Amino acid sequence: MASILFHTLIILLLSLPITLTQHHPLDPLTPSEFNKVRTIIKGSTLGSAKNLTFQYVGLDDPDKPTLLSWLANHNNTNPPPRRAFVIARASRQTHEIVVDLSDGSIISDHIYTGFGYPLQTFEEQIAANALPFKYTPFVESVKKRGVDIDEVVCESYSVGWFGYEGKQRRVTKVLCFYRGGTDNIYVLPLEGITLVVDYDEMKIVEYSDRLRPPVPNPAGTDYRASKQKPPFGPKTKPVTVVQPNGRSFKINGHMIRWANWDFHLAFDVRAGPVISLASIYDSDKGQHRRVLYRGHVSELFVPYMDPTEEWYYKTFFDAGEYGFGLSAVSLEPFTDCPANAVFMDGYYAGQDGEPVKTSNVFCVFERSAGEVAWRHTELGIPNKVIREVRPEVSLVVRMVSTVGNYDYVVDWEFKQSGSIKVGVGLTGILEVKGVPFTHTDQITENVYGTLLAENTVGVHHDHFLTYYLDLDVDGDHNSFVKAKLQTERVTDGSSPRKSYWRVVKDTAKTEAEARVQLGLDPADLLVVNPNKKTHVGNTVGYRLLAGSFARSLLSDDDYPQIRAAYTKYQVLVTPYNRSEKWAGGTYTDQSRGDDNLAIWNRRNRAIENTDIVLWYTMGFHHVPYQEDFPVMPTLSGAFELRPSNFFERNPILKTKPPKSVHFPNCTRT
Ligand SMILES: *[C@@H]1O[C@H](CO)[C@@H](O)[C@H](O)[C@H]1NC(C)=O
Ligand SMILES: *[C@@H]1O[C@H](CO)[C@@H](O)[C@H](O)[C@H]1NC(C)=O
Ligand SMILES: *[C@@H]1O[C@H](CO)[C@@H](O)[C@H](O)[C@H]1NC(C)=O
Ligand SMILES: [Cu+2]
Repeated sequence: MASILFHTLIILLLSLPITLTQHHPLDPLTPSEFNKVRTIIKGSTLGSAKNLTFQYVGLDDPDKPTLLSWLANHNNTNPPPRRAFVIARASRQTHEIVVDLSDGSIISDHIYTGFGYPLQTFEEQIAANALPFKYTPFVESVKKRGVDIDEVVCESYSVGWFGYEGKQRRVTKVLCFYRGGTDNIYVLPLEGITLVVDYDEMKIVEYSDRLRPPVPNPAGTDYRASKQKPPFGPKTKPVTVVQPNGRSFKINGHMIRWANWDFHLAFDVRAGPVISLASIYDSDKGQHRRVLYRGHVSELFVPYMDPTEEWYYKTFFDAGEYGFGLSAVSLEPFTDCPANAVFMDGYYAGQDGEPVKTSNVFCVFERSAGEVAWRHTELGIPNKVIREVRPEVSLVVRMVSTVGNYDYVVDWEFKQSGSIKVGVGLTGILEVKGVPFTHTDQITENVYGTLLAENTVGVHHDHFLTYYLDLDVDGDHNSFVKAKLQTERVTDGSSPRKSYWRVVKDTAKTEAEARVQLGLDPADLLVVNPNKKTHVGNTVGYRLLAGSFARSLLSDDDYPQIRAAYTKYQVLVTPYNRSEKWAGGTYTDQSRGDDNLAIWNRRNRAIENTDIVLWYTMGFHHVPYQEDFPVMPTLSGAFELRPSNFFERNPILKTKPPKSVHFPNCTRT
């Protein structure tokens, strides 16, 4: 009797947390779920395989129709089964494993035999980076450069693919740097030394020391405030944001609710922030209307423009090779995010499958930065002045990913006007090349960049951030419309004018018709719901306001370009397909361009009045300038998804402006 009671109690206790903390089906895996995945896989036949490593562990998100129908009948049905997707390496093979978290079973374990490799783990990079120090030729090379080996650190660089046809080993290149008392390692390269490490063997398989330009002088390369010496620049007085009545947003698990917006925020080790189920409350209709089913960074392609032996392979895919989320750093209150921010942690699986926490991986804050949401002063009425101003307040979700030398500040900003503004700030340290030159006068050969300091060239490169944007504008049946602005001639003498422009709308029927190269031909690019109209008959939609864009200038037959062929277009549209998420392909490291967004898009599928995904590639051509050295001031880019005949009128017409905050007569300086 007693023992049965005792058992019942235990069962109750065990089941309590599950019933109390009901997951949203899109919530990222929890630490205990990561542990569960690890235990299940280690307990399977894979557990006894040689060198089992976890390269990717994340939520296997439920199929969209399943999730949508669950959402529609919220309380009546069980949530879709919770599953994890795992990419593991074992005995030199890549396994794709789906684990059912409710019954602890392995649903599938498939060996991937195609080209390309999964994300690199931190642990294997660290192990590779340690190898040179026990390798005599390297120690000798360092000595020859007159550098103290205790002051040297090494970093791993993905090798890309350059036309080799056979099976390529899973390798990384390792390059080394001098700390030089300033710790600005990336501007102090030991140029010319390249090691190749086989990840499976975890040993050095190639070594070269070809050139020996001097290691740049560390003087002036330190960027730490504590190390700066006078003369100092001007100092400004403190600035902060205060919210005397508290914040206006609520975070419930991973659901965030603010003003008219509602969305789910998850962390993924490959993508970083994943925004899902963003919907906006329409006060005219008295309901939430769907806008974005899922949005995240899909890939970040960074090719360098130096074809020489030491540099040609530097054509990185930061999300697919290094993990944009894996590279995320803990945000610091008051500096990375304003005083009114709240922070969220993220978890991923380490190489051994155990959960690793990145604390403060996201911050969420209301931005009130002195912008105007709308205004008007009416001076046209005699003896009367009407003035109405609505200061802009928006909600920002931020993550910072530091992929080696570069820091990317990624923002998702939700505006009460219905806009979603997606911003990125590029900062951090340039990737520089050591050269023998100390003045531009000495340079007689192509150095593929800008001489930034003595012996230091900042190499030309690009950044292409490709966003996955599964818009569901007021439902999931959408179309892509190009509203082209075309010059019309007036030829019948009916007007003193000879020309004007008008809008010619084109609904893309197939993927090919939706490919866009942005340039000087003006067009509004819209995702519309052809089944929904406003009262006056316009089709409801959202339009893409492209901000920073660039087209890859590499030739189409260049290997990095084959791998990132989708960067020839800034906008692509595909029909929704759950397995097409990663623009660079699932296996991006050493990929060969046989599985990526460009390939899927070539199928030229129908995309009219169906569930579609918009892919936008934000781009920057980066010619370095001296001001980018020794640390680069933030270079910002953004694009916006803006309601376009979605609402009946300005949705913030009836939004009451927040009360002004008056500071007491403050004497602090
Ligand atoms: C589900 O139940 C909760 C609480 O019982 C209620 O507030 C909510 O409106 C319900 N949702 C739906 C879609 O029925
Ligand atoms: C396991 O890893 C070690 C080095 O860490 C390596 O020497 C060995 O070859 C690997 N075995 C297999 C089957 O990959
Ligand atoms: C979904 O995408 C995958 C990968 O591109 C492809 O193999 C599959 O055929 C697609 N499914 C459909 C229904 O198009
Ligand atoms: Cu750059």
